[in-house]
Amino acid sequence: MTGLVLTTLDWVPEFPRGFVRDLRVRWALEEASLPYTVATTPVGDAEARLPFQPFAQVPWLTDGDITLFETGAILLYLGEKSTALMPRDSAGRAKVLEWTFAALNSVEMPAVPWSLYKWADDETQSPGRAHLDRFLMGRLDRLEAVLAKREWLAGAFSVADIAMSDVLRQLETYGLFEDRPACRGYLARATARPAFKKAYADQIAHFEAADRERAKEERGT
Ligand SMILES: N[C@@H](CCC(=O)N[C@@H](CS)C(=O)NCC(=O)O)C(=O)O
Repeated sequence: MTGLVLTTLDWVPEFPRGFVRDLRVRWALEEASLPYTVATTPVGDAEARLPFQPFAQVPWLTDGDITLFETGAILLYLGEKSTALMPRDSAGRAKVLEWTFAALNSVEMPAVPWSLYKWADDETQSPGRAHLDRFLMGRLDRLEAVLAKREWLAGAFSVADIAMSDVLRQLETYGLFEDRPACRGYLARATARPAFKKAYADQIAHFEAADRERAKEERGT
């Protein structure tokens, strides 16, 4: 396959659909109107992913001879290809870099372990858990104050907003923005973008097509 190729899992159960991180890459590609194809890697074969992603995760992006993993790296790489994703001037680029890292290193960093407790339905209280809770809520409160004053994080819409809003989407399912109207408004603006809607619909369609294939295989047709 030539051109930009996004690789994701061939199938996942219902639960993570709409949240698999290939969505960030699809979204950026759609925003920039960059043509791409989607390739798959078998969900049950972690070893097959290791040559491309050292943690055996998805997604990764191939662009000719270049293959990259980590959605943050992929978003910034794509940002270089289109001003729809990142401005060209140094000051504008610097803002996009800082907010992309903030999304992944300051907000997603506590959001992931916090969510893992939720997925495990683990409501056990412990000092560490309380600390994690305060840590994440503190980050969200600071973000709320920032978003109360701006439409997008780094001036115009950019890959930083793709990273941040995708991190926040998961947290929204736990009602964390009921008392944070600026975060809620930001998420509503981000997910109303046609490129997000297309990326989301395409991910859902990808896994639904895989369901149909699996059903056919089970029937032996
Ligand atoms: N930091 C990585 C995280 C990637 C990640 O968590 N991928 C998940 C799907 S959203 C995955 O591959 N899960 C399967 C596994 O870990 O085996 C990135 O942003 O690319």
